[in-house]
Amino acid sequence: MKVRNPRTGKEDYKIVPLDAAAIEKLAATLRAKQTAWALVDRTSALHTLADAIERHADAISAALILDTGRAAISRIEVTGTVRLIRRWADNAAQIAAQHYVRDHATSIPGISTSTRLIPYPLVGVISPWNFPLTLALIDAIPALAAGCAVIVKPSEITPRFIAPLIAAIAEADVPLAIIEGDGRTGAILTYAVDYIAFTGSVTTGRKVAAAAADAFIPASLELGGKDPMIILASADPVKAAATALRASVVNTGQACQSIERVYVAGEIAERFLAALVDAANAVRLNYPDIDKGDIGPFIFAKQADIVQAQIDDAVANGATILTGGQVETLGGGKYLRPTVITGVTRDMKIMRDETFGPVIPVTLFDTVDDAIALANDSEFGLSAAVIGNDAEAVAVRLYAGAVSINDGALTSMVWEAEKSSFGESGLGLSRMGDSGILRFFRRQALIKQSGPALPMAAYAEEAMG
Ligand code: TXE
Repeated sequence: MKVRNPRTGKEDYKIVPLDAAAIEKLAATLRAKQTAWALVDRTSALHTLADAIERHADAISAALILDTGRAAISRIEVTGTVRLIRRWADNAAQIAAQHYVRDHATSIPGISTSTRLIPYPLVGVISPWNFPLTLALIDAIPALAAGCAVIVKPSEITPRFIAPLIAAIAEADVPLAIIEGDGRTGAILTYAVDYIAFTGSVTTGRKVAAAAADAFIPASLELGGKDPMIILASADPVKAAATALRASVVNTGQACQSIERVYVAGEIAERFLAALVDAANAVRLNYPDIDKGDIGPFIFAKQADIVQAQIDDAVANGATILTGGQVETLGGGKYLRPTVITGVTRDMKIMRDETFGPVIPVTLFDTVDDAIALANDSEFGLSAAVIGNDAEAVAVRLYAGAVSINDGALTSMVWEAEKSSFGESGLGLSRMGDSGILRFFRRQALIKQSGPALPMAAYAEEAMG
């Protein structure tokens, strides 16, 4: 399979998707290794993996830079992943120990229980192109820490980081494999594992969920979003504009937790919009010099077409573009300057479908109840944000798994708080918080009778007479 370079538009790389026989063989090898892996203390092996990725940081980030067309965030992905591995290395055993219950008394005298945590033997991970390294390992690491073996199949759109990552993993003794492949490879993988962790679009997530049901395995699905930000009348319009911009356009808006709808109180709308347009106009493309600028090209060429179509549909239906609005092809890459749109209505594609680009549609509201109804009017429910005094009173009424209060898109920085996905934004146990590792265990209850076992007579008709 040929792979397009997001900065040049040229197909300058290729991958060879792993076939079913190779996947079966790999799965068998990893399952054999997993038996011992589940019994050892995994802390030092995980720190060794973190050390190895640190040693290979330059090669991995260089590949990520080619995969994504942006540099600083690629380097942040590597350092963030090393931190993620060390955090799980240091916390996993203690979290599991908290849930490993021994000799717990029950309501029946003489009977006590113990709960054992048994890791799924082989976990499959299927990940998308927007944060290739982060999303390839964000589920894989806690699964490894739980004692599972793991096979990761990153997106065929951003596969260059796989080779240098494999080189780093080879220096650590962990049952973790990264394979090249596309949707078909992902579909085969789902049938070769005991648990599937998927990150990607709703469309594909539904297919993975159906395959997991057919394969009779659990699935964690982290899907798309259409995150709203409510800006209350009590908010500082200039600061709120800066926050809304950053939460919407970082990584060129290609983040599931990006703000994709803004609702602003009518009283401060004019000052907010003026500040937002100024801030948007100050954002620089990292073209022609990748080391200078704020946002890069679209990583996935088709996404640029999706975004342009949504913008054009909005304008055709009466919306107004205050700045941006036109995808530019520069040096072969597809870029879009931050785009602010007003006069949008709830039925426009730009307000219903995930955009996954640097576009900020702004709607004015009168009352807080109106704002909440508008924000909740979506098939998605990934995360949200509220800015202003008593933002928390509004946040608790939003239909979303995580709500940033007086900031935006904090779920990309905070791992501690468990969050579910509402609506079509996902399914399964939270990847954040302790659930991030606990979901990879089955529970075994040992039920111990230390008194006399009950006789037949206990159930005879006369017994209850
Ligand atoms: O997803 P796709 P993309 C979402 C984001 C956007 C999407 C973009 O909102 O919607 O991801 O990523 C494999 N069986 N999130 O376009 O097409 C495919 O090879 C098994 C949400 O890559 O869904 C790739 O590896 N696998 C997230 C992966 O699925 C299949 C944060 C994803 O592909 C398959 C980031 C099949 N039938 C992005 N078809 C969050 N919520 O945290 C394709 N694949």
